[in-house]
Amino acid sequence: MANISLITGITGQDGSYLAELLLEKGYQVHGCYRRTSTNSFQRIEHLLDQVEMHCTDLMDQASLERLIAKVKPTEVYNLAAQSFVGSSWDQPILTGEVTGLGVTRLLEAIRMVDTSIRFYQASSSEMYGKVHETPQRETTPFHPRSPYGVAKAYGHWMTVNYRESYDMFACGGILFNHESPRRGLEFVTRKISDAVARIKLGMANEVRLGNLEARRDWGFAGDYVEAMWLMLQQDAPVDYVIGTGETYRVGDFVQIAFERVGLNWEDHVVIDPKFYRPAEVDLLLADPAKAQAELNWTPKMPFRELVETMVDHDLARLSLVAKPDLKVVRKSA
Ligand code: NAP
Ligand code: G4F
Repeated sequence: MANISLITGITGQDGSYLAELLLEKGYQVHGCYRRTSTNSFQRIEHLLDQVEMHCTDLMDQASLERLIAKVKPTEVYNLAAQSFVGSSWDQPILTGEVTGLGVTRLLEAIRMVDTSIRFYQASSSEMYGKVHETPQRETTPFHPRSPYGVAKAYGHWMTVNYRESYDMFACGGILFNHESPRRGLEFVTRKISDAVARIKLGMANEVRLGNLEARRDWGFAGDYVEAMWLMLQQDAPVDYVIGTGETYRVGDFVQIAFERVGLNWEDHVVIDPKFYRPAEVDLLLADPAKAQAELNWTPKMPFRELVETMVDHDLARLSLVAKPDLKVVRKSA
């Protein structure tokens, strides 16, 4: 019997890479999207003839239950969330509803329909927040620093709780930052790669950023979705830290990105207090030893290559906008 997967958040960065991976592995792939006034399928347009899409929302318990009963998935990947940390201070209630309680709604739907379904929760290194130790591992205590981090910590513990209460195969992947050319434009890496390309092409002259000293453990999203899948193939449900084991400043990302196009970052970056956060996560650094040992998972794309790939992609994309006569049918990045 074919494996049947259901991905919430399939229209997002990770959802699109995970859908590709599961299709390659021969899965039947079902994806959830929420109704919006404008289409949000850009990242999965190339997959739409292979994926079955269902309109639902993590806010709507009944629709989740109906969907699980109809699709009868063997694996559920919960990637849907209000995922932007910055917005979580503007919309703390919504973030709690979707990113936190949404996890419980989905777990409940699974519990009501079939407790043998395997469940992956997209947990986050943002739960470590004001870090209690470095590097961060599975046993490091959580100290979230944003409404988003608090909501993720709640969702993570509910996943653990359903595993312990109902013997469900439910696990949380504690993923550190992962990026790609499909990253949303509001996140700092993509904001930088997009701005660098615009500046190089003469479409802009500056980029306004906040804290350049914050450090993150950045990897490539395409590598990280493989870890999600691996977690659901194990004999027992276990939580894992997924990251590279290297940390860089936002300023390092900026410098490499500008170097890639032969420009000096100091000539174009403006520090704008508007982009500072009420409470910052200063340093994230993963210890992915357990995932390496037990899942045999290692990240493949090094940091510099990630930055350069993102800049190159935005340069190519925006060059087509600047010179529309050169527009060609392009494979999705
Ligand atoms: P993303 O690109 O922002 O995708 C989020 C997805 O959630 C989108 O498909 C979005 O749909 C959907 N969504 C938002 N609100 C929803 C709702 N109320 N009901 C149903 N769907 C909803 O995020 P990502 O980078 O792919 O991350 C995937 C997951 O991993 C998220 O849960 C994120 O918090 C978590 N995570 C990410 C990272 C990272 O570095 N990327 C690290 C750790 C954890 P629309 O397309 O309609 O907006
Ligand atoms: O790119 P960011 O917005 O990502 P952040 O806050 O680390 O969250 C991402 O990673 C989490 C995993 O740790 C995920 F759970 C979460 O869903 C998301 O994917 O910001 C990174 C850093 C921050 O320290 C921020 O203060 O960049 C700093 N920064 C400096 N200037 C900026 C900017 N961030 C943004 N978004 N925009 C700026 O102009």
